[in-house]
Amino acid sequence: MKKILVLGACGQIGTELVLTLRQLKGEESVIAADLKNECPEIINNGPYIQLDALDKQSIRTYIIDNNIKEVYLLAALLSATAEKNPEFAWKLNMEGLFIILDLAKEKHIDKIFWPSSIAVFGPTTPMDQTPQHTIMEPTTVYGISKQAGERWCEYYNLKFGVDVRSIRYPGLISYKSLPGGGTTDYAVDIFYKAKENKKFNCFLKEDTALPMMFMDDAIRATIELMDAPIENVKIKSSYNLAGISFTPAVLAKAIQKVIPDFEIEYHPDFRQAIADSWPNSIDDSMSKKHWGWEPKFDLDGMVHVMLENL
Ligand code: NAD
Ligand code: AKB
Repeated sequence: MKKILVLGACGQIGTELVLTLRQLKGEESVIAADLKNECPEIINNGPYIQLDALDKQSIRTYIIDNNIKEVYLLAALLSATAEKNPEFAWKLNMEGLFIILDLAKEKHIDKIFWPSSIAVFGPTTPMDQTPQHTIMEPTTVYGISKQAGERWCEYYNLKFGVDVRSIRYPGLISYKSLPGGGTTDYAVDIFYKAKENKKFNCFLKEDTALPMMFMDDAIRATIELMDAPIENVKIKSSYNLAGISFTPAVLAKAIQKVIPDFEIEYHPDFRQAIADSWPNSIDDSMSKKHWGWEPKFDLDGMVHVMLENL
């Protein structure tokens, strides 16, 4: 049976991706791997192995010995954490990718999913409805690593025929797992604080618009892209993907429709500069055209599901 490895499985995306993949492809076919050993919902629900994405030899041996044919590589440092440790962020985000790309180049792996981000864009990028192909001059170490990763994915495809598929995720919003150190994390934390004490201190300014997406849409997009016929996957670097764009003030208003006495204050910190360098909204017409992408969640729908389930 074809086996799938999700590396970085205990994080915000991995937790939900593993659970969905196991439902779709069978529990025993989807192996979760992470440096951490503390994600019971994943560990108790199917095969799990502790693996370091930078440990080339162990990954190689595990993938070859266990007949892994598909890898979702999610281990990375996100934007805010990466700014605090740029050298390590570069190492993890790039070396981890090369280990997997090289295994595919040697034909041990058939297909790779590697996520990019809206962080590939920078202050010189057109900010509204940012096109697929545009100026990309990221100013964060995270964005630089994602942009370089995109170039390497395309290079491995062109030179060695590696089937690597990628999405430039917007900020992801989920209730099953917490975010891991990004600039868009406020849009998850706000729901916890709204439920806990109806007050939230936002680390971004009220009018900072960013592209966002509810996790269910992101997981569906990921699996739809991975299941798409190869001839439909025409962009070999990474696809723009859009869901909902909003500012903290607009999100707070949507929450107040459900919790009328919810209050928000704004105390911008170093993440404001990161957010200012990213687009307000994304044009994902290529994803729609090539592999039929269509988001399902709007702002009110997402707010409703978040507040219901937290
Ligand atoms: P996360 O920080 O929540 O999870 C990352 C996981 O990787 C963690 O469980 C961590 O323990 C694990 N990890 C870290 N170093 C590791 C190592 N050396 N070996 C094995 N595991 C290791 O991140 P996430 O939000 O789930 O993001 C996953 C991927 O998607 C990343 O590449 C990220 O850049 C990308 N992405 C995420 C978002 C988002 O909003 N969540 C948006 C755009 C792109
Ligand atoms: C972050 O804020 O770093 C991530 C991302 C948009 O890549 N959520």
